[in-house]
Amino acid sequence: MRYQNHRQDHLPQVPSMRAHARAGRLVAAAATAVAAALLGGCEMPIALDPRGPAAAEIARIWWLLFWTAVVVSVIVFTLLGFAVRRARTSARTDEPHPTSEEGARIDNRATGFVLIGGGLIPALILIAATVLTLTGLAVFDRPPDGVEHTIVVRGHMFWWEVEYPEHGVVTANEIHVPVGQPVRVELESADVIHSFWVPQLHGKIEMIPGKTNVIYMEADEAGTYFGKCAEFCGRQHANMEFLFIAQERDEFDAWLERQAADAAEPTDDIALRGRDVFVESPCAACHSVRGLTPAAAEAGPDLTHLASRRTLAARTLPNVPGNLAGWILDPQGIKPGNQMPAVNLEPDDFHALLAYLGGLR
Ligand code: HEC
Ligand SMILES: [Cu+2]
Repeated sequence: MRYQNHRQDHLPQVPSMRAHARAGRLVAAAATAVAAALLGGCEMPIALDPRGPAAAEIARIWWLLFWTAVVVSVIVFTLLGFAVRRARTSARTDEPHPTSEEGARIDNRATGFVLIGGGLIPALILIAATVLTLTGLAVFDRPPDGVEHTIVVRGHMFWWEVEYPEHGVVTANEIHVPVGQPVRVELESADVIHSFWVPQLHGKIEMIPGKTNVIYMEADEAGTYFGKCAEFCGRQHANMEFLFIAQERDEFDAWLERQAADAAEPTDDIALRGRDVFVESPCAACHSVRGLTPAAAEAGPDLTHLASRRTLAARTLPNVPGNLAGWILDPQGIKPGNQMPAVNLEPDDFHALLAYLGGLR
C-alpha cells in the first residue's frame, strides 16, 4: 500500500499500466499451469489427443463446438462492450431524449436484433450442432469392416472382467487388441451402473445391468491406453481402472493363445502345496483358475494367468510379488470397501500360495 502515503488526498489510484502488465503475466501463468496440468503435467491422456477413429470423431465434434463457442463469445462480449460504452457516453453527454417516433423506430430495431441475434442465430447453431453430433454418433453404431474379435467387458464393483468368448479366454483389468483392427466390444454390468471409458479411443459408454451396449474400438498405434470407470459406482470407483493394450498382430495372437491355455502346472513342491492351499481356502470360492477349479467362480477376477498381468486390483498396484503378498494379506487396507475379504492363512500356507500364484503366467 505504498501509494497511500503520498496520495492521501485521492482515492488510491491503481498504477494502471503496471497493474495491466502484472495481470497479464498472472493470466499467462495461470493459463500455462492449467494447460500443463491438462496436457503434460499429469500423465493422464486426454480425449483431445485421439488415437483411434471413434475418439477422432469425438474430438472433431468437440473442436467444432469449441470454436463455435469462441466465435459466439467474442461477438457477444464485443457487443456488450459497445453497449456499456455507449450507455456511459450518453449518460455523460446531455443528449436530447428521442422523440416518441424515433423511440418507436429504435424499439423496432432492437426487437428485430434480439429476435435474430438472440433467437434465430442461436437456434440455427444449436440445430447444426445437434445434427453434427447425431450423425457423428450414428457412425459409431455401424460395424466397421474387418472386425474379427468380440470382447465382452463386464463391470464389477470395482474391477473389470474381460472375456474373449470365441477363444475361451477370461482375464481381468487388461484388454488386449490387435493394433489397427476394429474389435467389437460388448459392455455389461454384474451389479450397478458403470461406464467404460478409454479417453484416447472412444467416448464413455454406460454399462447397465441387464443390458448389453456394443461399441467398436480401434487403436491406430500400438501402445498401452489408460481406461477407467466414468460413472460413480461406489466407494472404490476411483480405483476402477484398466489397461487397453494394442499389440502388433503376431504379438496379440501369441497373447491370446497363452491366455486360452489352462493354468500352468506347479513346478516345485512349495507351489504344489500352494495349489492345494488355494483349492481348500475361500480363495477358490471367488476366483477361477481354469483347469484347476471346477465351477466358474465369478465373484472375483479369473486368476488363471494372474502373473501375466501388469497390475493388481484394477490398476491399484503394479503386479510385483511384494504387492501381491500385501494385497492378499490386507485387501481392505489397500483398497478399502472393495469386495475381497482378508483370508487368514498360516504363514507357511501363505508363502506356498504366493509361490503358486506367482507361477500362473
Ligand atoms: C469373497 C470373495 C473373495 C475371496 C474369498 C477372495 N477374493 Fe480375491 N478378489 C475378490 C474380488 C472381488 C477382487 C477384486 C477386487 C478389486 O479390484 O476391487 C479380488 C481380487 C484379487 C486379486 C487381484 C486380481 C487382479 O487381477 O487384479 C488377487 C490376486 C486375489 N484376489 C487373490 C485372492 C486370494 C489368493 C484369495 C484367498 C486367500 C482371495 N483372493 C480370496 C474376491 C475374493
Ligand atoms: Cu465406477
